[in-house]
Amino acid sequence: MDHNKLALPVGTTLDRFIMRKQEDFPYATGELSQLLRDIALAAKIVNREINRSGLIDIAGAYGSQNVQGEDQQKLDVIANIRFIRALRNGGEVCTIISEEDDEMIQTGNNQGKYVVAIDPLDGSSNIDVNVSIGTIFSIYRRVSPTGREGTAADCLQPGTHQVAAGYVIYGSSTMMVYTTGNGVNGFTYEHSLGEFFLSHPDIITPQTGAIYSINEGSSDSFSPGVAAFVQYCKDQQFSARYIGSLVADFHRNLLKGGIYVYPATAKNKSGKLRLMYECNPLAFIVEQAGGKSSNGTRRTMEIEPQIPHERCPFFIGSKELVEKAESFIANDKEACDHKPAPEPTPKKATTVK
Ligand code: AHM
Ligand code: MG
Repeated sequence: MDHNKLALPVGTTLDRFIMRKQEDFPYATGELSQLLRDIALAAKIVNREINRSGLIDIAGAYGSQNVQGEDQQKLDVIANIRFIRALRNGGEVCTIISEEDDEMIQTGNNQGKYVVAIDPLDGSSNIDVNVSIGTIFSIYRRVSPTGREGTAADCLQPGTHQVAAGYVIYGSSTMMVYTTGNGVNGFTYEHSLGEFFLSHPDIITPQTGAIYSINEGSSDSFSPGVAAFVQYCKDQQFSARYIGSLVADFHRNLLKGGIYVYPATAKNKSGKLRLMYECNPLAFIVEQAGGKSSNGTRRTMEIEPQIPHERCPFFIGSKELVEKAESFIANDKEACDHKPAPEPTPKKATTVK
């Protein structure tokens, strides 16, 4: 018998992959690599908590609201604590913006060269019913001098300044997908070994697709252009697929081709999704994979953020489909006219020790 068949190689671990990529840049200090490893470690811990959620008392509402006025789930709070702690202990990050915290979080690492924007657990309304959820993150190099706390200018950079971005999907398997601006790679978690292994090298998204993902429950308040685009998708007999969990909808469309849309609606006048830790990181990934992301008229990554929790309409996926959507809403100002809405006052914010 062929010895190789008896013991197949397990493949490249995320750690080794990150290390090899770093070797391509002789002057790299290794800090970004370490930061990515910190995120992967926190993701493993969060993955463990999610997998146990039916067994111990960590499912359900926490009894508080985040800055967006949304009910926090216990796992939202747990994930927030895990990621912030990992980033704080790592030492590379001076400041964090998290979906779960009103204010910028100062880690105390004033020498840290990076800032991170993170949605620690996206799609959290799906936690209790065993539907895929995710973590989304975006990494920027700070623009203010080191040696002091990070500033608003460090945190409010346009998406074009991202040095890395990624997501973790906690689904039928757990995966981490990330880019540092040189293509997109996906890693699948092997539970028994406790490692992420390279499973999806150099992801390229199809130029077009036959899936559209939008919450049609809000269709009464779609602008005419968005409504016309949805009708176009139906006329083409596209499949409607909407999990209601952004990372899961995005991940499927990235691999299979399709478009995800969260437009302005009566309830969410600037769209629902947040520019800094939902839209921009996924926009960076989709562009690196050959796709496109826009607010209807403008490239997502070129929007100049004004506030940390800013929302924007979101059209993301296969290039041809996003361009088709843009053509429908070209003269439809309502669809893309996003202004940062004033954020509701949080009833209680999480604090991480
Ligand atoms: P969250 O960050 O509070 O979980 O909200 C974001 C989620 C996305 O994952 C998902 O695509 C969207 O909200 C679903 O919203 P809706 O229920 O309005 O369709
Ligand atoms: Mg979210």
